[in-house]
Amino acid sequence: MDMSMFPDDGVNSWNTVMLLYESAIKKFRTKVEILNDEFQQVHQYNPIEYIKTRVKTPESIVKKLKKNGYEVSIPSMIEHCNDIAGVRIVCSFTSDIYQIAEMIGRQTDVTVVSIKDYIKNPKASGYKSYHMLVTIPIYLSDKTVDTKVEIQIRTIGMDFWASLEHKIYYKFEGNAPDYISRDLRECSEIVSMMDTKMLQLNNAIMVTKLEEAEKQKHANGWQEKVVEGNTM
Ligand code: 0O2
Repeated sequence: MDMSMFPDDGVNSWNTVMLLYESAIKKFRTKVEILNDEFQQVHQYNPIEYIKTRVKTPESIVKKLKKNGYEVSIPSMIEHCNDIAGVRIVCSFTSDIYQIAEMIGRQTDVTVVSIKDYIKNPKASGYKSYHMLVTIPIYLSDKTVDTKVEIQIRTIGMDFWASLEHKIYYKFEGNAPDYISRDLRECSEIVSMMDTKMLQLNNAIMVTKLEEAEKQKHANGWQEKVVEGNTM
């Protein structure tokens, strides 16, 4: 984002910045919905269960800037706060996460700035999710602005865990008793086991469906031959 667009901390600059982040979310949501629809058409299932979006609140932005030792100003938040526009994509299976990430990365107007794979490398808390920081161009009347969006892609199980852990973290202001942190890490393992099992089950169902379709094809072919035989 070109910082000269926001020379001061006035209301105009704030409104323009927020318009950009809100537009980036709108644009990104549409992109992801199109990918989901196409996936449905090609593979006969929807990889995405639901999408959540949010623009970070001013209080949260200020808190994050202060926590990381940055100046509280509009240019500073644009530079240092990467998750002002946030999109959370929740999928059924872990394999969907990587497919969706790949599809997003292939879009020519999306620039992938960084990736944090907390599924392969979970956080000490037990947090698992796939994060992508991207920029997408937002076309205003007189300029185009590359705007940052943080995408979090995770399974329903990972999302359930993260929202509960988030509530507990806030309840204890980051100082949860040891046994709670330990239990949460254990729950995170249980979620991973469930995700693996669910994926295996889904794969088994797909194989059965394919086999049945194949059998049906053969049966139909046989009937056609019998009918042909009868008519001769
Ligand atoms: P909120 O309230 O969800 O917005 P960066 O964002 O890259 O500048 P950071 O914070 O190191 O810096 O990035 P990271 O680790 O990728 O985390 C970004 C977001 O991931 C967080 O945003 C949370 O939404 C989520 N997250 C990361 N770690 C955890 C965790 O241990 N538990 C839960 N429940 N969520 C986590 P915010 O701004 O911290 O919070």
